[in-house]
Formats: sequence, C-alpha cells, structure tokens
Amino acid sequence: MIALKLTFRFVNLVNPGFKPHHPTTTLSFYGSSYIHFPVQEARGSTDISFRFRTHLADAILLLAAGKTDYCLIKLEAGRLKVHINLGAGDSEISSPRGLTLNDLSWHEIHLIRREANMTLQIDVIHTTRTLLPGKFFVLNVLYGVYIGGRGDFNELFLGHTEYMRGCMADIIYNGANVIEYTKSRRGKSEATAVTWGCSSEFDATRKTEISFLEEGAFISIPRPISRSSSR
Ligand SMILES: [Ca+2]
Repeated sequence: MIALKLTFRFVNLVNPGFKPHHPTTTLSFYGSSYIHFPVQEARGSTDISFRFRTHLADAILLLAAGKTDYCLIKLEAGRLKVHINLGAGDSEISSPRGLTLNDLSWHEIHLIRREANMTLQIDVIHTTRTLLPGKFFVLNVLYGVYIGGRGDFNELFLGHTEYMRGCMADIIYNGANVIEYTKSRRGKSEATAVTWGCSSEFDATRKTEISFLEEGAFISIPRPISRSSSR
C-alpha cells in the first residue's frame, strides 16, 4: 500500500503539468458544482489557463457564453476538446490522440487566441495550433464564464454535458484569477456546491470505506451486473 503511494508521487514529480501549489487556489467539484464569473466583453484575443484532475472521461471544464459566440472547453472520451464560435460557426480543436487526460493526475491547459490563430497547450509540451475560419475575430461574451458546469445556462449548442467531478486550480481567464475573484466575491462571481482545496475523496482506493452523508445519498454503478452472467 505504501509502495503504491510512493509510486504515484514519483509519477507526479516527472509530470511536467504538475506544480506544487498553495491549497487555497484549488477547488473541488462534485458533479453538480459550478462557478459563474459574470464577465461581459468583446475581445479579439483569448487567454485561458487552468489545471485539473479528474477520473471522468466526459466533463465540462469551462464555458464562456455569448448569444451566438462561445468558447467551450470540455473532456470528451478522455480527450480535451475546445469548441469555439466567433460568429461564423463552430470550430473544434482537440488534444493529441492517445493523450489520456482523465487519469486523476494534474494536467495543465493553456488556450491562447490572437484573432484567428489559436494554440492549445497541454502539460506545457503538447501543442496543437489551428487557424479559425471566417471573418469574425471577436469573441462576444454576454452571459459570463461557467466553470465545472453550466448552471442555469441552457443553450442547445452545448448538447449533453456532464458536470465536472474532481479538482481545478489556478483558473486564469483573460488575466482574471477566477478562484480569487470567487473567494472574495468580487465582480458578482458565484460558487455553487464547490469546496476549497482538493478533496481527499478523489484519492479513495478500493479499500476506502464510504460515508453516506445525507438522506438520499447514493452510489451509482455505471455498468450494471447482468443477471444471467451472475448465476
Ligand atoms: Ca463574434
């Protein structure tokens, strides 16, 4: 058991995406948690960076939402996908194939856009570049930025999106430290059902006992055991 833990820490030391961090810059999300950062802006450039760790293969990480414009960063089958619409339709940029990001290790995301030139950088070393089509270069954000879930924002273009379950840290949206804004309740930033710090429950092993915290608490088993094979 001890050997297993040491191995895990060694993996983190060699992972370039992992940096030691102050616990107060980290947030835990539990599958119905989200942050809303109500920014309104129209910009020709975008700079988004954050770190996350999760075991979910599909989860929404960040959404900057406008009337037709949006920038959506999510996990899809363990890959990072960015969907962006500057007014001329949806464009997609993905993390490299074979790079699995839902392994509970910390991963660092950096999205940089200068008009139509967009760069997605993962764990410093994996870089994907794209040139967005069309003649629109301004991302018009009207409904703010959602982190970890979409809250009351319910537009069809999102499709079905799972909420984040895991930890996020050092979320910087166009120069604004979203977690610090939310902690100090500046700019009407709101946090729903998150806790500060990275909860130990995400490191639970097979042998960890489970607490049911309230009436209605439940366990969800994604793949049901078939009756015929159990007999
Ligand atoms: Ca636009």
